[in-house]
Amino acid sequence: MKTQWIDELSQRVPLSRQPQDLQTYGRDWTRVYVPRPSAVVFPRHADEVCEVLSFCSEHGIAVVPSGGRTGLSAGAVAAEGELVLSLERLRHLGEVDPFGLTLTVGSGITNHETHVHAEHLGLTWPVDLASKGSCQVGGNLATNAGGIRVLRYGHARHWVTGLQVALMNGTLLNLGNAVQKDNVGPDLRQLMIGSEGILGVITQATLRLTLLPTDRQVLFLAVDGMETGLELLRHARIQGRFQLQAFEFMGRNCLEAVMKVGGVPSPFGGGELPPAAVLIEVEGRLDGDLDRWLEDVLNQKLVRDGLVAKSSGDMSRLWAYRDNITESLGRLGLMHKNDISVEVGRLAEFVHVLEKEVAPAFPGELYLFGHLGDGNLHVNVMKPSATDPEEFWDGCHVADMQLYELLHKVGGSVSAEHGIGLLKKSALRFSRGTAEVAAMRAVKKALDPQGLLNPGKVFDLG
Ligand code: 2HG
Ligand code: ZN
Repeated sequence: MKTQWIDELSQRVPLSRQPQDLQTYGRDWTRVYVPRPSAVVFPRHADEVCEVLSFCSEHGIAVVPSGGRTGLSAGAVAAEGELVLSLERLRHLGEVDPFGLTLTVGSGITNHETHVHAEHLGLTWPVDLASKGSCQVGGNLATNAGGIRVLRYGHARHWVTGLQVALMNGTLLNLGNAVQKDNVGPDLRQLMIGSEGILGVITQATLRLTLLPTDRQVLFLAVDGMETGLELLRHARIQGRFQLQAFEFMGRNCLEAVMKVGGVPSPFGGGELPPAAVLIEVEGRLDGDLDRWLEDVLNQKLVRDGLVAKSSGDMSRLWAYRDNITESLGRLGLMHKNDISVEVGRLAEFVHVLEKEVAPAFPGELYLFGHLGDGNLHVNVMKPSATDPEEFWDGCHVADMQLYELLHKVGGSVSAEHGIGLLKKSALRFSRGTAEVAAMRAVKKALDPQGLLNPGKVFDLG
């Protein structure tokens, strides 16, 4: 009886029950939950997605939509016997429209593939993530991804003109297309973006492109900590006569982790590592402006040491110190993650209180890094090798409450860019009021009355 529906569904859509597939597709990069899906389906086009959803509605089967599985909030975890709906075979890659600068893609196209596809025309989809090689456009939009260029371009939701979405009842909605100006009532497309797969399944998107910066420069600077990092940002914003593309921060232990795992030397040569480093990318031809700025901040002792990339190889090498942090930490130990943000100008004050009052409550060492330029900090905690994992998670959840209280006090966010998923449900109330969550539940109930689509993510239906 239990597998009858699986056999029936497998007659209609490619489906796997191989143990390896169940393990792989039943989870994302979150390492907290054990994947236990009943099966994985691989629809080949939007009509098959609709067919799966209407079949599941009819049979009361819970479904977890799944993209590149690089999420860090367990938004794509199937731990309760759900059916995983992989979108990876929706691989339509359209032509770039050279008039409107748009590109229509299936949700299974990776973030990096959109970049490569538009690059020869000097264009890009400016959503850029450290996981770009694996994460997919559908997931980028379902989570309203942030990433390293938010301070320049904003979140993913700004870079979409059209969306095709399958609802749980099997209906396919075409929400806008490549038309730029289309102001007709409530915008369901924006409602779907960032809804973490609980309202509908994104099958296709029309992306808005922009010009690739013609020139770029990358600097890697050693600083004393968040306070000087922030001072440097202020200096870059006001005195620097350049457009920032990225302004990233990492504490010394993050840099050490990347060096250790990658077997790479310190970017700053021999001697002691600095307490922290910032990686700055700026765009445009600068005719000496950047050198003058760097000289200025060195003279003012805001920077201890600085490197300017001289070639694109140098740029990639310097970016690797930033891009490899998550993977390196994950290889060194079990990590508890928080993805928080505060008003950028209050970041130093926030980190000061965090380190003094909240850090001691966590049962492991804190690793701080993130997108300083937009106020987004990734607070990672490493499990000490001697600590039992259950004890570690429990301790982290208790300490999290102090972190969220502090965020609530300063008007920050408990999830800057990773979303809520399963992992951060207890944090939701610190950033969203009761009435707001009730309105979200009402929308969910209207679109998925049986609560079958990505159940348990973001909030419980109650
Ligand atoms: C990043 O900025 C990602 O690299 C991952 O958002 C952050 O691992 C993390 O906590
Ligand atoms: Zn990030």
